[in-house]
Amino acid sequence: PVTPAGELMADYHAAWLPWEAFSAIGSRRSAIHGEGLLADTVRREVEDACARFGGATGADEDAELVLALYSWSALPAAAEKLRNSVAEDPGDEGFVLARQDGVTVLLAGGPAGLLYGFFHLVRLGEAAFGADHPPRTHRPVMRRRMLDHWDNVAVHDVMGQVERGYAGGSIFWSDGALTKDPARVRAYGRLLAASGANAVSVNNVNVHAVEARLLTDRLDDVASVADELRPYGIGVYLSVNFASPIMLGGLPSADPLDPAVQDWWARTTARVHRRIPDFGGYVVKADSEGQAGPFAYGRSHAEGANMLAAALAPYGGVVYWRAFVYNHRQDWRDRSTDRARAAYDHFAPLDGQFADAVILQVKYGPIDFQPREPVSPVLAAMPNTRLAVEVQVTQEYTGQQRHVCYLAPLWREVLGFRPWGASGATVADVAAGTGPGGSPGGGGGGLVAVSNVGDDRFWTGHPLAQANLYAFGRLAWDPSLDPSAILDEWIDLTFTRGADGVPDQLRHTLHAIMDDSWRTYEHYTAPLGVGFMVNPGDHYGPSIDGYEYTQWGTYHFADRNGIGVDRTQATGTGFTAQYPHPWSSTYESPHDCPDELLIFFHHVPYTHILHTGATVIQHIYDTHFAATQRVHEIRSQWQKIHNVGLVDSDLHARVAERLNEQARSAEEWRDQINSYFLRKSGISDALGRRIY
Ligand code: GCW
Repeated sequence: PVTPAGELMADYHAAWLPWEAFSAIGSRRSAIHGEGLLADTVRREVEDACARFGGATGADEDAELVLALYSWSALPAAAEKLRNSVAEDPGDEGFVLARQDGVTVLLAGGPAGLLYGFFHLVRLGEAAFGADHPPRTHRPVMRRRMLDHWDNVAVHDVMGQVERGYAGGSIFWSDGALTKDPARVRAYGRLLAASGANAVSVNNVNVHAVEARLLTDRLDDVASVADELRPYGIGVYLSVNFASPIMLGGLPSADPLDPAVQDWWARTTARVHRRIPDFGGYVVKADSEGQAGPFAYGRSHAEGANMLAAALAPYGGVVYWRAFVYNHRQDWRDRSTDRARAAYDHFAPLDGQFADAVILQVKYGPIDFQPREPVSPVLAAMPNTRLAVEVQVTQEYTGQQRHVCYLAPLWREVLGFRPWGASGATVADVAAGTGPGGSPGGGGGGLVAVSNVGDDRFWTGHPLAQANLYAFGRLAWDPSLDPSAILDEWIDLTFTRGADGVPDQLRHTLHAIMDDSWRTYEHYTAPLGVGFMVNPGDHYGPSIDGYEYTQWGTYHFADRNGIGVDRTQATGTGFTAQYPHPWSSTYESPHDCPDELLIFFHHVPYTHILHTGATVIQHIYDTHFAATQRVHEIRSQWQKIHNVGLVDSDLHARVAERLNEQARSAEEWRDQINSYFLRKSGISDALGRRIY
């Protein structure tokens, strides 16, 4: 008996894979030619869709759809014809798609390509069976497309189960043990595969005592997760504690140059690979926010990372070593320390010293996942190192899945940024391994994101936050995609009514709510790139001076004359010098610096005039009034959708409830920010609006 894949979704929302999304494939006659686990997955997917929509598999002569491996010996005629017309195998994750003589043919370079090709057809829906078209080749720009889960096995006393998680508990772990709902893990893998992601790390980078043991005596639990994800091509990684040889191995030291320590890691890693032959590798947060690391032994981060790389490399594994290293015990009185400089100061001098199996995982900005930061200069400073770009899908600083904040436009800007100027490579090129320095270690580090998923019925708390997870996978596959087009794909899949598609009014409303939601959020929170101003600890809601006199290095320096951090070479911390030309001089000048980053780089008077013609103080008032107003508008647009019954009422209710909180919170931000700056500056709003 066939278990329809969609029934995995019984107790929770189907996200972008509702049954209706499979109607085009499921109502056709298909032929599938390939072998291996992923080919079996595709065969089962097509069979399940056919069982529901009346199509059939196993057709050859009269197939309307052929899915086959490029290398398959006995191809049906239509596929043979396509193979003869394309010069090369599309690569193991790639596929060629054509429609000729009324037959849709997809030839994949390997079983993974069959899987991605299948989900591409799902996205196309009826369009896959429209007019004939010549062969088009698809392959991922990034080979590495990973979600990091900050999930703890046990519930942590301060952070709860999922650190910075806003969607309930972990889908991998519950009650201190492996989840009792493996089908949910499988369903997650399926959603990820349909978005394009291909790897997951299953525990928090802050590795506490219980979680450290996933590496050793609780390895079977990791193997079980890997078993559920494998049929959807998702590789499994583990966050490990650098002090594991002490914590788990009983050794007196974790010194990376100590042979006993090296041997412990080699033996431990060998055991992991015996148990999980396709294990991906480790993720390491070392010497960061209290985590152990090589500094304790006077060793460099290259020495630390290379030791783990040596243990993993024999099996093809890699270590993702995070560059998020800074002094989190800084004295706020000390103006010579600049947290923004830290990652570059620590890592740029090590370029060329990392082993091939090391990927340096760099947060997209120099501080910490703020809604607006310049791109990290580390990404332009290490041509001889494999670099991965890390973003947050979880909305720690972007509304915690209580606010609508569609993040694809932010990520698209980061990936499209050209650190060497208009004719140079992009950040996406660097992550793909096609930037300056070529492909150190045999390929780039790819794109990594902190997942926003939990055991919530809608997966992500806020149902519209599903779009962020979907968009992450799509941008990792192809960073040149347009965020609005990705949103359309997500809408088409999630809200489809089968052959009838998605009602126009629903599509328009979702675009109106989501397209500019990141900029709206930016405009009612901390101004002009300065960041933070959030409540310490949980990071939700406004607290303008919340971090001002703390150890965390995240200050705004507002006084009665002006605001901002002077990071220039001329008079400030010198951070601008970490950028190559032309950005070093663009950022250095308050007149050339883009408005949205002005007070990230400069301390300016409230009367400073922006490129828009507005003063800084008036800009603060205007954006906070307008963006809060905008939140009220989107809330009423969402209400209208309900009145005409365009979405399920439970989904509607969940979004409506969150929009109420977003409106409340935006007002709170507006009023605190505007009042604070009115009181500091003594300059009133030119439009005389109400400020407290
Ligand atoms: O943004 C900060 C978070 C921490 C997190 C850290 C990191 C996992 O506030 O909760 O720790 O980043 O990225 O390591």
